[in-house]
Amino acid sequence: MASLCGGIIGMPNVGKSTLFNSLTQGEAQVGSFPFSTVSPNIGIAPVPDSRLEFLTKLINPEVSKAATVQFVDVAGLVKGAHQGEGLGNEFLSRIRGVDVLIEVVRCFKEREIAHLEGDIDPIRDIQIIELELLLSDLEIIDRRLTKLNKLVKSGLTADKERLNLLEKVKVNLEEGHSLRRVFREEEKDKLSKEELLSLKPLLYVANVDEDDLTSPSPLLEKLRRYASREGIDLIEICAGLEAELKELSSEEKKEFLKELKIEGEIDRLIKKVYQKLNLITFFTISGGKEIRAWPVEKGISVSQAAGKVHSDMEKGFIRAEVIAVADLLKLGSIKQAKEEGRVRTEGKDYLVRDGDVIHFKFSS
Ligand SMILES: Nc1nc2c(ncn2[C@@H]2O[C@H](COP(=O)(O)OP(=O)(O)OP(=O)(O)O)[C@@H](O)[C@H]2O)c(=O)[nH]1
Ligand SMILES: [Mg+2]
Repeated sequence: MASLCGGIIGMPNVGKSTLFNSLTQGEAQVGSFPFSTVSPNIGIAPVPDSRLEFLTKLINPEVSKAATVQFVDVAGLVKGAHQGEGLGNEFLSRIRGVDVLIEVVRCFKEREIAHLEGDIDPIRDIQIIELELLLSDLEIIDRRLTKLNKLVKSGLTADKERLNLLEKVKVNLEEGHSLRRVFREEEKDKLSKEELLSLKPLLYVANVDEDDLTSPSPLLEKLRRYASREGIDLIEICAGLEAELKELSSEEKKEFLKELKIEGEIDRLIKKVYQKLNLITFFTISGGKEIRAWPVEKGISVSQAAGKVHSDMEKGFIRAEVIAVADLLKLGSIKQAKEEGRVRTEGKDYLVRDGDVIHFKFSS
């Protein structure tokens, strides 16, 4: 399975690559001019998890590996992108394959750094992007509907359900309604393979001035109200400050941000993306030498989970020994947990729960 991916989008020069670098310890080019990113930057970020930290302390393994999320940073989006303005088509094709959209919205004021629209207005920027995503979807839906209608007429396909669904999408896009609100979960599931940009899970990242972090500007307050009305999560980060702290070790950085009372925003963002990707975590402990956190989609069976570790483990799956990480931490050792009957034996259809520590038994 290709790893699930968050796409960082937004207008040019709003700090997308700066944020990408903070998330992934990356080296993407950052420039004070629009369109400094042309080819996408791809990187991964470890998912912060206090349970993994506790387990690592408890077991003291040689290696401890966090779950990761992939991020892609693409070119800025401008008005008319769906017709190829700016680097529009490149941008749109790149994000069609991502699983979550992380929209960076510029709130920092720095005059030296141009904003394509002239002034700083986060809500206007959000609306420009929303319209471009919608128009791009509309073009795609129109093409698909033309094809599908021909097939239905010629009796070659009876996929009336898809036809009806796409027609409903078209009407709503034309009327500018939010597809996220209009469709029920069940319909959204059916539509997921259409890869519509305006239906992808979305969250806003306000790239704010340092002062905003402790006393929000009226501009930021307005954005907060807007996001809350729209029901979209908003995370506030000063990407510029995070970038300045790059030289510090992660401990030093934590300490510094704690003093400023603005700790952990990047971590919060990664966790939020993980949640939006519908991922949960299980842990494996190999011979006391390696502890690993594995990201899996909610609802996965334990035999499928074994396949994430190794395909042989899924093929030869016999059973799994499972303990909740909370129990293990409370009881202090697997031996103790066994004695107290907290280690369960589960068959292949058991659904993995967030925080399970799993030992797979398989025949090779
Ligand atoms: N003052 C301030 N400047 C920032 C902040 N974040 C980014 N910048 C600056 O804004 C400029 C643009 O940053 P990038 O990260 O290249 O922006 P981008 O959105 O990737 O731009 P494109 O790739 O051109 O679309 C750079 O000069 C950054 O140093 C911030 O929080 N505060
Ligand atoms: Mg960039």
